[in-house]
Amino acid sequence: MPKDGINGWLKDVIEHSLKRPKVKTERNRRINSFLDSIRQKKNSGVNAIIAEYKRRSPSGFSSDRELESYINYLRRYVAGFSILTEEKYFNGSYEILKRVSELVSDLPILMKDFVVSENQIDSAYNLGADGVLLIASILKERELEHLIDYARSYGLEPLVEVNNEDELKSVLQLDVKFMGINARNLFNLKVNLDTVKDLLELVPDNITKVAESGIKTREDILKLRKADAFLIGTSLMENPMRILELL
Ligand code: 137
Repeated sequence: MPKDGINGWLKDVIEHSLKRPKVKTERNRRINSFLDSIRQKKNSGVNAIIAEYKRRSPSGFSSDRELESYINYLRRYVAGFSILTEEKYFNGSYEILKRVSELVSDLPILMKDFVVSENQIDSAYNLGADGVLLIASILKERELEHLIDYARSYGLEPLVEVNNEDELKSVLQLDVKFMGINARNLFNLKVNLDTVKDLLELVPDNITKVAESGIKTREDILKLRKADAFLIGTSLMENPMRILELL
């Protein structure tokens, strides 16, 4: 079971996640490595951006942007995609992830969800995802460690997300290669890029670091330049052409 003492919408999300049936379709797609794709973008001198497709969020975001044109426009520029699959609060679905995995064969795709069970990782693999998000603030350390190993047993490198120094320090005790630092606190939904900037200083160079949430401008990217990649949702959903200023 996930961490104790989680209440409100997050508790509801976790309960819903635990009940989600496993997708059994067979994967028909090779695995694309996020770490390689990010390295390639950096080596070619452009910012590695992971573009997110999300339709709604608990902070009040809402968009009805059409999926295929969004993906087809951004695929020329990005290091990968992040696809929200949580249903209740983000209006995401496994179907959306499946469609993206059919559209895009040469870029990595992250299943962005509140993963608390092996079933969800089975589904991510079967649907064609190349990575899964594992959130330190909702998982007990033992569970996190287990789900990291479980994702790797499929060849998927998990993106392990932290939001504060305590989480960061405890995650650094584990064998983590791909770390997300989220500017948005999941409990109060406040976004703080300065915290991300400070936390980035504490992560060793051999870990690939992704700055997540609240990134809108080139200045934001410059501020967070210790990150290897930048995960951007709202700003690109509002206007995908903003990618041109962010690369
Ligand atoms: P953005 O660029 O939209 O600020 O952030 C992109 C990404 O980090 C974010 O969409 C997360 O995948 C999930 N978002 C939210 C949330 C998680 C928990 C609570 C609220 C939200 O408002 O997006």
